Amino acid sequence: MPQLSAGQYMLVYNTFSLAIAAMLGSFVFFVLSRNLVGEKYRMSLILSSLVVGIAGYHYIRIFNSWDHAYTLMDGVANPTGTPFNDAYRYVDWLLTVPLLLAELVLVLRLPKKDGTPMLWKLVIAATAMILLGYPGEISSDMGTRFIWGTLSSIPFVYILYVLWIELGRSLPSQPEPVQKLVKNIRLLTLATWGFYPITYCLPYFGINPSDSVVGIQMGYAIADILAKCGYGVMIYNIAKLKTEADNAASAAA
Ligand code: RET
Repeated sequence: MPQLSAGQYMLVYNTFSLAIAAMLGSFVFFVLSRNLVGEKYRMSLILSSLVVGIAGYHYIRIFNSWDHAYTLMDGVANPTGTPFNDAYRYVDWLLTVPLLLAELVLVLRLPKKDGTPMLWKLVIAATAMILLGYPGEISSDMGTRFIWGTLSSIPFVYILYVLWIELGRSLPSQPEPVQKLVKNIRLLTLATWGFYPITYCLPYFGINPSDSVVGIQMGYAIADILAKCGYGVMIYNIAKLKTEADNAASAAA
């Protein structure tokens, strides 16, 4: 771990603290709002609660690991020799990314013959993406980082293909307002998920190692807040709109 200024150290420290607050706050929101949507959509909200609950726990561990990795003295943060543990983040993704994908596929309530294979493809690709990214993340060798990063990008591109092309085919069968939300959530997915590989590439942008460490930790934490809490709120909106559309249809019948 490189030496950091006190300001850099605190910036990451406070971002992790914000992430814990966002995850725990979202957990309460998703648990309470479960009863505001139709029964068919509750599983998506349960999955949202699980995602932010798991992430809240991991951010507490990440925060403590950061705390133990540095000591602040005379305006400088010196590495203590205890390594910062990146595994918490990757294990978190391993658990939460498949859950996020399941949320999306479930809330759409696609016919089983389309939804189940699509979910399997997405989950397998997401697992491969994360497993392939980890050896690069923990390597201090730029060449190794590059190779694993490139390998990890292959399943990433495949996920985008499935979300754009295959999910696109299911859109016409969805109610009009839901179509718009699904398009938005796809864009949010691209915008937030796209943030992760860009953050991973920070060490290649010619910035010094301390800025790189700070940028990577802040980038991942902010992306996590958007991809888990923001995404969960969007899923909640879809579930609510679909509940209203179902109620209107049954009232008309
Ligand atoms: C890595 C390695 C470099 C190449 C790529 C990556 C992609 C990571 C992504 C992570 C998404 C995480 C989410 C977490 C939310 O819970 C592994 C950084 C493509 C897309 C959505």
